[in-house]
Amino acid sequence: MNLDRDTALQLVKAKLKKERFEHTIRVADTAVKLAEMYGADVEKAERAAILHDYAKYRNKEEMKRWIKADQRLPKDLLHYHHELWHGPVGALLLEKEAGLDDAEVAAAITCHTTGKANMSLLDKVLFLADYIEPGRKFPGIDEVRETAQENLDKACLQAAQNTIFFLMSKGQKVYPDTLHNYNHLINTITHR
Ligand code: DGI
Ligand code: FE
Ligand code: FE
Repeated sequence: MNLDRDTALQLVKAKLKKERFEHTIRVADTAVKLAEMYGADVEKAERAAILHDYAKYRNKEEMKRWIKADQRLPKDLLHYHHELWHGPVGALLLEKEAGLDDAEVAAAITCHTTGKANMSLLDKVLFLADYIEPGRKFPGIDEVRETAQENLDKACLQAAQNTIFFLMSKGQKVYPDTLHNYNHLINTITHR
């Protein structure tokens, strides 16, 4: 991997507010533990976690320009909440600004907020670590933390369910990948 740990930490430290950097460190610790537990690449999990919120504080208009300009980014993002943009735009900017050249790490960063159908092991580790890191206080989180000790797919499913409930309770739109993630995990779990 081309970005070493300290370089990655310094890179994001410069871009993030203090609380967000502390969240990042907790996500990295959680991702390492999950990777060890479930046999994912520990180094990639840690790197993806350190970098996952790289674009969190980018200006909305700048992110919009990148989504329009880069053919790899799905245009339907523009019709959904801007909170969903920092993952895909972050992965792109890490390639452009920091020379990240790891497709697996970039993919995990891209889908960390919504998940997607057929997530890789690394995608799931980051998706779940971001959800259960010890600083999070979502309703139902303790159950997800417990499940995370036993079954990665079930824990990701619970996280996806909670997020969908939360969005519906606020009358918010649900991005298709959020639903694809949920549907795919239901199939994975019931067909085992
Ligand atoms: O960047 P973080 O705050 O660490 O966490 P995140 O990248 O998981 O973003 C969390 C936010 O994203 C949270 O407010 C819920 C929201 N979110 C997740 N999926 C969807 C969504 N928001 C909308 N509108 N639609 C979604 O499908
Ligand atoms: Fe995020
Ligand atoms: Fe995060």
